[in-house]
Amino acid sequence: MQNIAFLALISADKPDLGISKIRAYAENMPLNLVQIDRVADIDRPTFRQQYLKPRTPVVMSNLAKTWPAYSKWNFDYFKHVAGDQIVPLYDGSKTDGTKKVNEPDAQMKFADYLDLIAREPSQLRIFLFNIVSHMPDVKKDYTNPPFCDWFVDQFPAMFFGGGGSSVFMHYDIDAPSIFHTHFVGRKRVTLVSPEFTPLMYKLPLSWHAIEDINWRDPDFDQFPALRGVTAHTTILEHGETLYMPKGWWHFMEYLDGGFSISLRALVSPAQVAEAAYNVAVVKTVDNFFRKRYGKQWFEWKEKSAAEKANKRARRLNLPVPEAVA
Ligand SMILES: O=C(O)CCC(=O)C(=O)O
Repeated sequence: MQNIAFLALISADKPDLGISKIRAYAENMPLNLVQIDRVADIDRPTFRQQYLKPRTPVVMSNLAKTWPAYSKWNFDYFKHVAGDQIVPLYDGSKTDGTKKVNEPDAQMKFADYLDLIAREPSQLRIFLFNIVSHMPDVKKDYTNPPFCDWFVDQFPAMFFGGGGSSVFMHYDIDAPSIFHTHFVGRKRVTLVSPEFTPLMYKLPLSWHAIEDINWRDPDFDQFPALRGVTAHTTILEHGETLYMPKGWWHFMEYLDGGFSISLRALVSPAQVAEAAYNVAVVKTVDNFFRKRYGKQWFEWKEKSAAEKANKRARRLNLPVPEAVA
C-alpha cells in the first residue's frame, strides 16, 4: 500500500523517470518515503522563503547549467588536469573502531581510479576531496549559489564513486547547508530530517548511524525504530543540484560511476559555533576514547545507539521484538 502511494506520488512529480526504475526502488527500499521537491529555476527570495528557512531539501535542475563545469567536467577532464595525483580511497567496509572513520582503505593514481570507475562497478570511493587545494583552477568552473552569503570557499569538497558504491548514513560534523551538484552518472540520495535523529541509531559522539543497517531494505526486527522514520529521496542526474539543509542525514548511492561537488554554506553564528564545538570538543573526546579502548569503545557506542533508539521506539508504541528489547 505504502509502495503504491509512493509510486503515484513520484510518478506525478518526475515523469522523466522510467516506471520500472521507480518500481524497483520502491520495492527495494520499504522505508516511509517521500519524493524531494524539484524545481527548474528559483530566485533567491523564493528559495529562502520556501526551502532555506523551513530547512526543506530541494533539487534544482538548472542551477549548474550555466557553469563551465556543466559541459567540461567528465572523467577525461579530471584525468587531464590531475591524473598523476595519488588519491585516498574508501572501500565501504565497516569500521571496527580501531581506525578513524575518515581513514582511507587504499590509494591509487587518480587516472587509474577514474579509468576503473568508468569501466566497471566498484566499491571504491573518494570522500571529501578538497579539489581547490589540488587544482586551484577548477574554481573558475562553478559559482556559489546565490541563496546564501557565506560559503566555506576554501573547502569545496568533491566525492567520486564507482557504480554500486554507497556512502553510509551520516550528517555533517561542520553543520553546513550543502549545495551538492552531481556529474556523469546517476546518484540516488536518501535524506532524513534531524527531527528523526532519536530513531536513527546514531552512535554517541559520532555523526553516523549503526553501519549494519541496510538502508535499501532495513531489517525492522533488528532496528524497529526505523518504522517511525520518513525518508526523502530522489535520483540526481548530470548537472542537478541538491540542497541539503543543515543537520539532515544523507545516504548516497552511486547507481553509476560518477562524481559530485558539495559547496558548503554557513547561515548563522549558531551554526559556526556548533561546527567548532563538534570539531574541537566532541571529536577530540571520541578520539581519546577510541585510542584508549579501541574496539571496546566502538562496541559500547553501537550497543548504546541500539538501546536508545529502541527505547524511543517503545515510547512511540512501535513494535519492538523481545529479542532486541
Ligand atoms: O555523495 C557522496 O559521496 C558523499 C556526499 C556527502 O556526504 C556530503 O556532501 O556531505
